[in-house]
Amino acid sequence: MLNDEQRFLFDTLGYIIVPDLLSAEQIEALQSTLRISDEKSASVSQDEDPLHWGKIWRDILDLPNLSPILEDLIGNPMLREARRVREMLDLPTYRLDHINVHTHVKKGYEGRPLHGGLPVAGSFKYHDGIFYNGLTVVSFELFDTGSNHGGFACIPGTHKANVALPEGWADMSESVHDCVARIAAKPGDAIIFTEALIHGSLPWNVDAPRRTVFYKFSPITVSWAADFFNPIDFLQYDDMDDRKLAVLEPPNARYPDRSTEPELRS
Ligand SMILES: O=C(O)CCC(=O)C(=O)O
Repeated sequence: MLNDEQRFLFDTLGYIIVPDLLSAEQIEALQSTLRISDEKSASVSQDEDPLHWGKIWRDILDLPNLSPILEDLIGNPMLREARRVREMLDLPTYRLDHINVHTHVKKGYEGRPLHGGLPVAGSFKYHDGIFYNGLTVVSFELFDTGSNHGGFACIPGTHKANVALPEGWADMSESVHDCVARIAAKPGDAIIFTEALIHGSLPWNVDAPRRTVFYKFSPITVSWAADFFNPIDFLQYDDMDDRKLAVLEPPNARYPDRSTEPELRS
């Protein structure tokens, strides 16, 4: 679960940083198996997606220090309760929408303009103690994005904004408006943000390239990407348990009593 501080911060700012979410071994495993050299900002085709690159890419689908946070931010409490009453397996009640892997951010990169914001790019609501987030991003930083290096930037609080971003603010290649927060993270930290937040990438001015892995999650009935994962493609891996397979299900309401495809392993 989100702790009280994280709950306050996500509601107020539209993002949180979870320090040291990944261990040094997990970072090394991601670094050494990362295959794509220049992915820019488009989604990787889900046929050739990183979930086939190695076990670590599948492990981070369901991390014990991350999944309860995602459950709180995007999960469906009614479905969880229905499953609990029926003494069913505790499967995630959110889904993986798509993955991005950024390796193109090198010295001289001019930044990616600010984008996102309601209602263009996502949804955000908090009511009666429950978060209702649309597309929600977990960015796993594999390189230190100390605040003078670049990396993730956002205008905190804009996931609740009503007014469009003023003309000329989006482009950060020449200057960055004072209200834009530079969010530094070190390898292993995760920045979790709602796509409803106005955000972008800062110019990159250091020699070493930035490497960031983005796992983007959606509510169970909603899709951002135009194509979906098929859990059946991942049955070949012994490390795929029912929870990980459930995260890869295409969008559907996941009624507690329906038959599942693939069938539960346990
Ligand atoms: O550089 C970043 O961390 C921001 C990435 C981004 O804008 C996105 O994934 O939508």
